[in-house]
Amino acid sequence: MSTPLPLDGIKVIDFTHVQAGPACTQLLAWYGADVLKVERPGSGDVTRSQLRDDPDADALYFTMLNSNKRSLTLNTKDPAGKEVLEKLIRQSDVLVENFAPGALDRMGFTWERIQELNPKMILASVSGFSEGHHYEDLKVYENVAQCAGGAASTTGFWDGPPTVSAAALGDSNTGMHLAIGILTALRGRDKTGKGQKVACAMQDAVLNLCRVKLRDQQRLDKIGYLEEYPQYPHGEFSDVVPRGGNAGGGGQPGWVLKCKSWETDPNAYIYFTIQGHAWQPICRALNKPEWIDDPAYNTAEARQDKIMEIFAFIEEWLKDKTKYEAVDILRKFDIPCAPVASMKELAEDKSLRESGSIVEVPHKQRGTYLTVGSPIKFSGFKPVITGSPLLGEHSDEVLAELGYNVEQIAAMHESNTI
Ligand code: CAO
Repeated sequence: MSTPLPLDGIKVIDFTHVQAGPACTQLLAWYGADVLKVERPGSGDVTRSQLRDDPDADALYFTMLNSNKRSLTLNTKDPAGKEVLEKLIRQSDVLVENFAPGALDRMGFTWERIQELNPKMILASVSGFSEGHHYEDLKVYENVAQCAGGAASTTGFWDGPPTVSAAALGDSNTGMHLAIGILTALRGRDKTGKGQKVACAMQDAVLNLCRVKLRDQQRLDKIGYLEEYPQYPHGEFSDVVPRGGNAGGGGQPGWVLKCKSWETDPNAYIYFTIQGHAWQPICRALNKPEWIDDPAYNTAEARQDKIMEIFAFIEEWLKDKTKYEAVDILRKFDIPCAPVASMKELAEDKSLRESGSIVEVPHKQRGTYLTVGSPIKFSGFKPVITGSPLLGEHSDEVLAELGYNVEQIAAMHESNTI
């Protein structure tokens, strides 16, 4: 018998779409929850057909966010569909949704109604802004949230516009926050026997990751400058946290530095960190022993006004080394650094394949596809990633589990309820 997974037995109605909600429920599915994706008949989650690379297969946008789930098509605005959803709510532990504000209420599934159906139910929602916020009615996508949550104003270079990150700080990050909320509510339910509503706003999830910038705003308000930003000491500060380019942002100055072939390879760079107590090894690695005891260089304060000159010197040292050669030298000196990895390099990285952080999984239309595996590793089990379901692949199976007979299921197909 195989070892039970930690979330075995937890039933999740996955009424989510696009990225924020699906990322959350996928995580729960990896760890054992029975996640049932409920989708609109005919079209399903919009990501099934967005950015398709193969006209006859679900898009990678969908497959990479919906692994380990089952799919039920259901028109939840139709009375028969509502009845099915009610039955599911009675039998499930968690309902996750990320529709536009009010959509679930308009469908007739208010929090009060859900509690009537199942007082143990946990209703988990993603929204753009939190309840009561002056923008609470807005529909929100990834970059909107990055702008609203403080990431865009603090990302990029000081002489360029606010910049969004490629990392899904608004979408997947909110999903990860929501998953923590769901697990917390499940633990709470173990103690009280009651479910509860769990909500995570994308703006708040972005802001939670931008907390050091809120720290910086308060420091700026008080002393008027931020010594770890490239603007210090030669540039100007206004009254808002500036964009700091590739600065380290903490107590350890760092920068993205050019390596051999940067002229032709857009990712021939490393990130180099000048960790305060690693100054001696850095000097030895760079063959610059005279800097070790030079008072103009041997403290972080002394280095600050010439930090860009130091980085320029390191770039000179790097110019005949590939990013991999450079890191292989620097790692021996215990210097925190890494090559700037392209997506192609990550996709082919043997270590990531071995650890299960990138996995190739089977799919009925695609043969196989590459996806991201669990970034969390456990000593008691290794999450097994399976392919995403086809649209409505499990509709008949789920309805039979709910007690519908073959004729009733056929009638629901006929009327496009499923
Ligand atoms: N059966 C019947 N109706 C269904 C259904 C189903 N299975 N699934 C969804 N619907 C209906 C909804 O009830 C809604 O109907 P009403 O507008 O009549 O109430 C309708 O489909 C559209 O839902 P929506 O407004 O959520 O979808 P949209 O494409 O217009 O907006 C999005 C998408 C993401 C902007 C919006 O859902 C949103 O702001 N969500 C909250 C924030 C969020 O999660 N954003 C992240 C998305 S990831 O980038």
